[in-house]
Amino acid sequence: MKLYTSLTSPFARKVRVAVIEKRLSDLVETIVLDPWASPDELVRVNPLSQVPTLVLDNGLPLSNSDTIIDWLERQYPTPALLPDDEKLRTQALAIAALTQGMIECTVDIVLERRKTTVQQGRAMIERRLVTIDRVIDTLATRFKPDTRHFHLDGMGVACALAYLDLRVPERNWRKRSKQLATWQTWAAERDSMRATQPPP
Ligand SMILES: N[C@@H](CCC(=O)N[C@@H](CS)C(=O)NCC(=O)O)C(=O)O
Repeated sequence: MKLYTSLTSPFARKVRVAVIEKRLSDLVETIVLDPWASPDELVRVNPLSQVPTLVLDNGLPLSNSDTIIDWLERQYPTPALLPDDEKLRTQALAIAALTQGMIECTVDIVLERRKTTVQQGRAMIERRLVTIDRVIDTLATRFKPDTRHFHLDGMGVACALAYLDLRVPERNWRKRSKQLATWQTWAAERDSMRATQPPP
């Protein structure tokens, strides 16, 4: 398999973490590129020119982080990235969906800030920041940190919080939840998170 990625994309990081947690690194060739430059190699397989894109051994390109992780989970069920119990499984997916939304909000802020001051949508940036605050507060109560495993909910939370540290550090999400901050310190030490840390 070939995984197209960048070194900073939080969406791609989720997939890279899943690959490592599932111990599939030997099966996956990683190709690092800049999706924003629309490189031919990426556009040929994914017209969206987005990372992550996973090209399967049969040549089928899969885009969208959650679609790729869902495929990995079905194709390589062990070690599982979701609990067996149906209720816990659904809860984990609900948290993972919230974290995907939080990553999208953060990316929106990054894209707005790249515009000139005149073109920037200040109201939109503020709206996204307030949404992120709300998601953090919700995670602080709904996400049940568990250091016995690192399932999709935890992976999503860890990647989303790390991306806030990278792009919106001044918001200081840690001041909103000491419990999340403590858990994030544990998550950041996992081999999969250390190996996928964005460059400084
Ligand atoms: N919903 C997609 C979003 C992927 C995405 O937006 N990736 C960004 C990098 S953070 C990208 O490749 N952007 C380039 C572009 O949209 O042109 C996912 O979850 O994988």
